[in-house]
Amino acid sequence: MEESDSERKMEKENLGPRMDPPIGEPEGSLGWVLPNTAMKKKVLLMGKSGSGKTSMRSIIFANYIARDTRRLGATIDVEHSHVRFLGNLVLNLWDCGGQDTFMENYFTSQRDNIFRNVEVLIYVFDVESRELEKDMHYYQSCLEAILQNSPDAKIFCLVHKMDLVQEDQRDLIFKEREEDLRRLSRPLECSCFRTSIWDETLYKAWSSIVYQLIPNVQQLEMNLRNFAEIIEADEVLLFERATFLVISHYQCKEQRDAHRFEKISNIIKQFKLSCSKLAASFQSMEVRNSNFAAFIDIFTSNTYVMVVMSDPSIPSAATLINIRNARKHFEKLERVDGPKQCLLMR
Ligand SMILES: Nc1nc2c(ncn2[C@@H]2O[C@H](COP(=O)(O)OP(=O)(O)OP(=O)(O)O)[C@@H](O)[C@H]2O)c(=O)[nH]1
Ligand SMILES: [Mg+2]
Repeated sequence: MEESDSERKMEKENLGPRMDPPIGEPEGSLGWVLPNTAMKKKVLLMGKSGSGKTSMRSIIFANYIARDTRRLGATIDVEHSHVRFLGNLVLNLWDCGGQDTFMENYFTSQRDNIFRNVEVLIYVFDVESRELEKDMHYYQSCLEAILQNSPDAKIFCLVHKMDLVQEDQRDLIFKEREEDLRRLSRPLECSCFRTSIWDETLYKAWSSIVYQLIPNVQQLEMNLRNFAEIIEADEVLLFERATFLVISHYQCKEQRDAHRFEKISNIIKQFKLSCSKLAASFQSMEVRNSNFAAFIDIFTSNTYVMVVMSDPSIPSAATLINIRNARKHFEKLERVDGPKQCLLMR
C-alpha cells in the first residue's frame, strides 16, 4: 500500500459526494476542465421515491458504504452528476427524485428536457413496494416518453432491495418480475437485474450497464486475450479504477464461481475504502495458495488489472514485470481518437 498524489487527485476528479459542474466548465477549486473530446452519455436513474436510486449511485460512484445511505434525504427534482469513466467517457447521471409531484412533472412540463438524448434508462423498483401497480404505471409512462424522445436508449430494470426477500424466494420473485417487466416494455427491450446495496449484486448490475457504454470494448477484450495468452495467465480482469467495476475480462480456463467478478469488486472496493480512512491508497495485492496466485495492481491511469496464474513454475516477479510492461500498450488503447472517439491501437 502506498500513498499517491495522482491517485488521490484522480479520486477527487472521479468521485466524492458532490455535484460536478457542467462538462467543459472549470470545477471550483480544482479548476480542471473536461476535454472537449469527452464522450458524454446521459444516464437516467428513475423509480419511485425510496426505491434506492441515490443509495446505489452514492455507493458505486461516491465511495459511500451501504450503512451511510440510511442518512440520505429524498432527492429534490433532479440531481445531475458527471462521472469521468475511463478517461474520456463521461457518464452524465440524472438522478430523478421519485416523489409523485416530481414524477408528474417529468412526464409533462419537463418531458423534453428529461427524456431527450438519453443513452441509458435505469429504472429502479423496490421489490417490497406495496404500490406495484403505480410503479408499473410510472414505468410505462417513462417508456412512452423514451420511445418518443430517445428510441435507441438502452433500458435496464433493477429489482432492488432483494435482501428484504427471504433467500429461498428470491429466484422465484425475480423471475416473475422479470417476465412482467419484459412484457410491459414491448416493443422496447429491457434487461433486468436483481440488486441489493448489501451484497455484490449491485456491482454485477452496474458492471453490465457500463460495459455497454464503453466504446470499442471488443478491442479492449481482444488485447486482454493476447496479453493473457502471452503471459500464460488463467484469467485477466480489468477494473475501472475509481468504481472497481469490471469492464473487461478474459478467461482461458473454466472457473467455478460465476459471481467471482462482482465479489472481487465489492471486496476490493471495501478494502480500498478502509485504506483511505488511514490516508493511504490501495495500490497492489498478491494472494497466493498452492493452486494459484492472483495479482491485483494499478494498471493504466483509469484501470486496475487482476491476473490469475496457476503455473507454480512462473515466479511472481516475472508476472509483475509482465504487468508493468503491458501498461503502455493499454494506456494507448484507452486514448480516444479526436472526433471519431474510437480507441486506438498502435
Ligand atoms: N434493505 C435495503 N435498503 C435499501 C437498499 N437500497 C437503498 N436502501 C434504503 O432505502 C432508503 C431510500 O434510499 P434512497 O436512495 O434515498 O431512495 P431514492 O430512490 O433516491 O429516493 P428519492 O430520492 O426520494 O427518489 C435508504 O434508507 C436506503 O438505505 C437495499 O438494497 N436494501
Ligand atoms: Mg434520491
